[in-house]
Amino acid sequence: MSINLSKGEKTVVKKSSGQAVTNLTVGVSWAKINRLGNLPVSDKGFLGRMFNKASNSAAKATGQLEDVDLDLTIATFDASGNAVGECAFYAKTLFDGAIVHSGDDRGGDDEDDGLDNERIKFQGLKVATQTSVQSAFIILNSYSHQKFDEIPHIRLAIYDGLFGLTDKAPRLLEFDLKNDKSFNGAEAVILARLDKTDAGWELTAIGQPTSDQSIRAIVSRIKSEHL
Ligand SMILES: [Ca+2]
Repeated sequence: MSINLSKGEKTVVKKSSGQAVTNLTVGVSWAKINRLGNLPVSDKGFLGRMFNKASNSAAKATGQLEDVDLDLTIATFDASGNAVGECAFYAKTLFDGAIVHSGDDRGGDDEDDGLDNERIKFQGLKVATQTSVQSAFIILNSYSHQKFDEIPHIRLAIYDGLFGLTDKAPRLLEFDLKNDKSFNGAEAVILARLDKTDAGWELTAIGQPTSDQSIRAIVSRIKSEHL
């Protein structure tokens, strides 16, 4: 059974048997924006700006659906708070495969298909024993700069085990960003952190919206505000 985690809440990620989860997968699901269906026809200036912002995406649009390029990233830090590396669309394999990204989805779903658009596999035991990583932050940002509240749905889930994009996976935790008004106007969020403990990886829900325009800016914010 999955649970919804409130901001600031900490939990050691455990299986239903009570054992600590060593391997986990983070996934995010989202959909394209239906501009023409949601905006008055007279609002062409706004439409124009939005389509310019996402020019490559807009070229692919059908005329009603606008691509949304969200990026799921795990940023890692050592015990001194130094950035050790990010697993992201531009660096899909980190630490010899200990953390692996499924690949960049630059569009989102035409409609909600219930499947994730990007996933990151996190081999907790390998990360804990073969790297200097002490904490890992789960980040989501809107590369194409649409605001989170414009996007029809955004769901983040954490699964027990290592799963490819289309694998059915047992869900441990989930966050529904769409139902949280604090994300209105934001295009980046520091979702959660994983901290290495003797009992396993402890997950803390953060849910901090930011106005940061890049992953680099978010990593800087994490260093100054969380480490
Ligand atoms: Ca993406």
